[in-house]
Amino acid sequence: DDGSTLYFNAAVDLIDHNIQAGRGGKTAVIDSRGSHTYQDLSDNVNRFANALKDMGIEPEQRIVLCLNDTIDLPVAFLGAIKAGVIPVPINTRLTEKDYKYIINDSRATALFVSDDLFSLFEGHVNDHQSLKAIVISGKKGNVENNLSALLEAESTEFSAAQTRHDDMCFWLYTSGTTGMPKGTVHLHGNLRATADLYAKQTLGVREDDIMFSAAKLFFAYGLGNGLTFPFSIGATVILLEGPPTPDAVCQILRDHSPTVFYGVPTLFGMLLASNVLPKAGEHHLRVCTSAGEALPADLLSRWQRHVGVDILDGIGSTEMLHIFISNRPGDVRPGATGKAVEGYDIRLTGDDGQVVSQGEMGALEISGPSSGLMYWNQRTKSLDTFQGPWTRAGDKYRQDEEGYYIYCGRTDDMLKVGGIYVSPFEVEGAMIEHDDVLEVAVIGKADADDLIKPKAVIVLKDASIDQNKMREDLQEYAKSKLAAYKYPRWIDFVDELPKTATGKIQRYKLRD
Ligand code: 3SK
Repeated sequence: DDGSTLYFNAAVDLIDHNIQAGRGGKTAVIDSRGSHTYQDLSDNVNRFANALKDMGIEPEQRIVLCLNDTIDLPVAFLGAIKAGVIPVPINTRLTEKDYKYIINDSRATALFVSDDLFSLFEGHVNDHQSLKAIVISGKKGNVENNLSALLEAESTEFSAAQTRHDDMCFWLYTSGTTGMPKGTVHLHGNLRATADLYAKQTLGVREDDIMFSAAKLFFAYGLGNGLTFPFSIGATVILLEGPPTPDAVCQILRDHSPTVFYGVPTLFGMLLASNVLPKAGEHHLRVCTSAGEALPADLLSRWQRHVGVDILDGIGSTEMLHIFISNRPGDVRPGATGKAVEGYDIRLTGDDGQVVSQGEMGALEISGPSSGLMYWNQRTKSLDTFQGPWTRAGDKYRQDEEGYYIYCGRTDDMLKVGGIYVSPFEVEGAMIEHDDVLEVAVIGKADADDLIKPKAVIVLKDASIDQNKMREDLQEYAKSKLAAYKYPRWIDFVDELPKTATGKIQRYKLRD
């Protein structure tokens, strides 16, 4: 028996063992509302599963979670999983258009949304035929649609759905160069695989750790950091409801004494530039991790000098659920992403599909037990990414003589901005709609910390317009049309864009 006939439910795996191990009274989560024990968490997970049943939501139906980071997100995510329902946590910083698309694409039967985000759904919730229920997290709503009120009325007993290791468990949406976001389908066994292979064996997380992730729970990186990893070993996690500004992050470092901090390079740079970052001796951190984009060696050494703690840089993907190449405690190579996490195989392939020789650059492919199954509703894109046991990441790497992987760029035009994918074509598509723009090309440009941000090169319809004012107008316009983090940080105006004889924009000339 290969185990495929045994029941396995990821929510039972992450929560119930903590109660059985006598951790019911231990703090599982600290959030803006206070401290929540493992017993509170377990009770509310069961209440949520019961609430879904009462709403008539069936196993395998999808529910969309557009929730800020509070206890409500783990409760909803794990409660749905316990009931065999498929939670789809989504980015809280998207636009109304994105949300409309995702609810349609997933055919969600219920929406759970934080009160401050509801206005982005209000105008279209009645257009979705599949939606049976809308539930508000936070202070707004009434006994019928406020999450806390609904949970209060439910039993704390629930018998888990009889799911298996390879059953569909949850989806995570990810953006691509073209088209709308794609839902990556993950299985019940995938969460445990990331906890065992990366968190326990590579990072070395411990039961006495207090963890804090600046990356939000709706990202694959944040979901592992702030939910799977702490609960898999009965540790404590701090959730930050609002944006991870340097002030908010440093206040957590001082007030709650986390021992593990999960960040991204842009934030490490902002923290170092602030004057509030605790120095060595003024915090309880023992290790930090970085992902989302390659960590420049200079940022790492400035962090080590100021904070006195290593950052373990690594790379993961939404499709692989978490990190599969990483530096290790005591083995940090500045400027390198590290070595393969044990349990994952890595290969680099050339344009001919063959594995390249040692030292040569190739497209990164990963094989391992946390790989997603496919993109929902996207056969062609699924076939391109999930190739048998190998999953294509879209990044170019080379391996040095000692086996460390070095990041060499993307295989497509995607930009990673603050750890989040941005399609230059999407930004161009929004900016070309501005009345004064004739042509636009968006490229990546390195900032002072050597981290990539979007830059727009624009041909105006009327070259005599005041360019400084136009620059500001266009940046505000981009923020109003797109998720705000996608706006171009720099705008250059030119008389014409470099093009091939067939009219294709020569982006490499703009990058130079
Ligand atoms: O961006 C990454 O490196 C990453 C890491 C962990 C999980 C997901 C992602 C995209």
